[in-house]
Amino acid sequence: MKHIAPLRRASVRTLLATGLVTGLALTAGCAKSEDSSGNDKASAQQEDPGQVVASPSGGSGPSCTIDSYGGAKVDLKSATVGFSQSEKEANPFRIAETASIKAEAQKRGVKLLTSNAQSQFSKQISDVQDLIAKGADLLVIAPLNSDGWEPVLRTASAKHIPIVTIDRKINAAACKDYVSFIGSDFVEQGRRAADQMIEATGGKGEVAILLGAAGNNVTTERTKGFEDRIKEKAPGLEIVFRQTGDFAREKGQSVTENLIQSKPGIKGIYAENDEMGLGAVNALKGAGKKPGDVKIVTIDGTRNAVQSIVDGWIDGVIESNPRFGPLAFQTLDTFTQGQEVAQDIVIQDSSYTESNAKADLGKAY
Ligand code: GZL
Repeated sequence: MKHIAPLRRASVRTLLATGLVTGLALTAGCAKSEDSSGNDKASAQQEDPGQVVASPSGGSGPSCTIDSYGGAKVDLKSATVGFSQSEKEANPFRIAETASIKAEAQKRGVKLLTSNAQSQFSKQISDVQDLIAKGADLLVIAPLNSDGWEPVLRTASAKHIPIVTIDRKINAAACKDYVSFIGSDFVEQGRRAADQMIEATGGKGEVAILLGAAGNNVTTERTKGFEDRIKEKAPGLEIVFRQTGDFAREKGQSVTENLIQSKPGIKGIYAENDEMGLGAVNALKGAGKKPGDVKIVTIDGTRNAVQSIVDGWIDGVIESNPRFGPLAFQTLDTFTQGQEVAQDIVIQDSSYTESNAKADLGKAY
């Protein structure tokens, strides 16, 4: 890894709060993407449509610099970046997230090591330790869980390895255990889902929540945002059922099959991700229901879910954009050149209803 001569600390604050990722130069050079088994795979060059964009207020909090975090400046182009993915790539969210990271590494000519924890937290911890052992100078982590990161953070901080966490938050200290978090406002996603549910049901009747997996901030915050908003805006809507579908389509289907047995009058289902929402659609179809019999609102913005709006089965989808590649690498690049980056970079998410689903289907992932 080539260290660039210590630069005078940039006087220009480069907080990624402008909302746009700028200055991404297409660099020549063929990055190699190695998975944790060391197989070289030239990852396909692909544009990264719909990349995440920091919301204007999304990076306005405290910032982080190398001086405060520790470590030396790094020339990203000669460094090795390790990427730790959390869940198996059966979920379009994870597929799009990994593709975005690989495409950006390729675009920048940066060597990338990748790993996938297959939805097992203990494996994710050992994956990250392996990435460090294989020589990763910087890390991008999509955490499965929010807690339990101490062992690997100690290893990384002893080597002053800059870490950017994407998507879910870890319960650790920004600009000490990791540099920056880049992700959505999940409470806001829950609130927006509640607004769509109120619109779809007219604010009256019984609704169910298909909860995400336990142990991460996404489930907690999407639930809080939804419940608080319903209490605030639609007291006529009663949440009569809450059960986890583990963010998985099969479990979303089986939980919904039980739901419609125990609550035959259910009017709405809030699924905390598209995969569970699509499982719910399968259950309703199996029970002989028609599109619209039960109002469904989900979160992610995957192609199948948005198509399901067009088909009349799903009423609304709030986007949770996983295409972090450009912003994650831009954050690492800015930081390792000695400039400031925001500790918390909240991204903007769009949404879909029947009014835009057909026209905007191409933006889904
Ligand atoms: C949200 C992400 C969630 C997705 C699910 O940012 O952590 O995990 O909404 C995925 O699809 O399982």
